[in-house]
Formats: sequence, structure tokens, C-alpha cells
Amino acid sequence: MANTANPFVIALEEHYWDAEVAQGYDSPEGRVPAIRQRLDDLGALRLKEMDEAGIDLQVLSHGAPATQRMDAATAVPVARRANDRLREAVKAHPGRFAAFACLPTADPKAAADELERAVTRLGFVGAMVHGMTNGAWFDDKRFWPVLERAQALDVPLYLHPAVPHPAVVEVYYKDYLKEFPALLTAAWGFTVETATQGIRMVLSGAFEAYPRLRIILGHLGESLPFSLWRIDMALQRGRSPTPFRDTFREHFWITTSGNFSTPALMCCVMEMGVDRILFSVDYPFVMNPPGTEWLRDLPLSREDVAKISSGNAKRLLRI
Ligand code: GRE
Ligand code: ZN
Repeated sequence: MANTANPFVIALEEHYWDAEVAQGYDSPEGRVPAIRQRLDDLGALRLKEMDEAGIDLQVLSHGAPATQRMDAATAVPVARRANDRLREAVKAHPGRFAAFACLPTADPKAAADELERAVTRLGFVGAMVHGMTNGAWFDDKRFWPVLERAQALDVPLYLHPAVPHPAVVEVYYKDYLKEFPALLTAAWGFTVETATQGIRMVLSGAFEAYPRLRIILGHLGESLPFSLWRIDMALQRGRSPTPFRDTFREHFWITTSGNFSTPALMCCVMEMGVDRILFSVDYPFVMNPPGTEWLRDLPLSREDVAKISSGNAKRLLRI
């Protein structure tokens, strides 16, 4: 119930599956009927659960790995059609949805063009990229045309987790996967993969090349805020041109997706500042009510809760 005493609530990392993109996907989570039903729904059920939890607007994005594990010839037309269909879903419920584009990153030039089309023609607020593109990290210079275009369009790129590289799965996780499949995803594998991607983005020099580039990380920054001091200290023993911590705090925004921990949030507030923290659930992998109940009861001022609820998102995404 949207209580008038509560601020407007925008949730930033809220997933769906496009039938064409998700064709042939097989994930343990996608096989859970209650999750699959919600991934497939961009209408009545989703809106009912938003209303019940007090979420006014979801920024929709495809679930992992979206179009990041497709070859270039496949990804380019599929991403285009998926973004067109997502645009229709957003249009069908004015004021309730916004969208992050999926990009055919296997063809970086086409991905940059699709980002531009999604922002300028479809009204999308940025794009989401899920882990490695066929084994290549997103900080690789081949992908810099996408970074350059995001800066030119003044939209953020949301770096979302995906299942780690097969060699990592083999060496780090295989022994425990049968009993604990989530070790590979939300429990730890996603976090390590995406934190590594965040660190690599800084080390690559991309933010010196694109000084207005903005990156969003979910899950309270994939644990990076907790480790900022140590990373910064250790890297400066070498010859890092810009202090890691300064670059991270200037270019990264973080969301609360799937991580409703007050102690972890307090660490983020202290390291990043409250202006860099945006509410998110990670629906339907996580349900809405625990997220909004946590948000309402945070031991922060009303002004700070309002910033996390939607004020920061409105400014970052120009919603
Ligand atoms: C996600 O895309 O956010 C996700 C998965 C699988 C498990 C948990 C999760 O794809 O948050
Ligand atoms: Zn997610």
C-alpha cells in the first residue's frame, strides 16, 4: 500500500525474461516455478506485488546473462527485438516502469549503437551488462566504444553479475555445488566475479579516458565498499596513477539489491556517502516486502531514506 507518509520508491535491479533471449537458458533459479512465473510477467502480478510492497516504479532489466553469452551475429538482432518489446511493456503501464537496455556486447560497435537507440528512441535510462562477454572482461579496450557512448549519452552502465568463468567454477566452486548450488550465484560466485569486474574497470584507465562515465553495482557494491581502504592502500604500494578509492567513489553508484543488511549499508554510507546509494530488490530472485520493510525502518534520517528510496535514482537516471 503506497502510504502517503512514505517517500516515492524506485527499485533499480528488477528482472524479467524475454522469451527470445531466454530461449535455451537453464539455471536452477529459472526452474523454480514461482520465480519463472514472475520473470515472465510484466503486467498484473508484477504490479500487484509492487503495490503491496509500496514500490512505485521498477527499472526493468533482463535477467543474467541476458545477451552476454551470444555470438555477435545472434546478439545484434536479438537485443534489438528484446529492447523493442521491453519498450512496449514500459509503455503499457505509464509511470510504473523504466528500462535498462540489453546490449549485444559481442559486437561492441553495434552495442554502442544499440545503447544510443535505446536511450534516444526508446527512452531507456541506461543499460545493464551481465558478467563476461564470451570470456572477455568488460574493461577490455574492445568494449570502450560502449563506455564512450554511455558517457556521450550521459547514462549509467549497470554491471550485473553472471555465473563465473568455467575455469573459476572448476577450481573455486565445483566441490560444493551439488549441495550448495547458490555458491556459484548469489551466495558468493556472483559477488567475486562482479567485484573483480569493478576493480578491473578502475585499473583499466577507463575513467581517465571517460571522466564522466558512471557505473552502477548492485548488492551493496558487491562488497567493494567494505574493502576500499585495503584495496587502496595495497595498490598505492605500487604505482596506481589515481588512488583507487577516489576513482571508485567518484564513478560508482551502488544499489541495495538482494542485500538488506543494515550493518553493510552503514559501511556503504560511511565509505560512499548516502547520495551514492539507491534502493533495489532484485525481484523476482528476491521478493519485494523484505526490501521495502527494511528500507522504511532504516536508522537514518527521513531525508536520507528519501534519497535512497528514489531521490538519488531520479537524479542519476533523470526519471
Ligand atoms: C540475478 O540475476 O540477479 C540472480 C540470478 C540468479 C540467482 C540470484 C540472482 O540470475 O539474484
Ligand atoms: Zn540481479
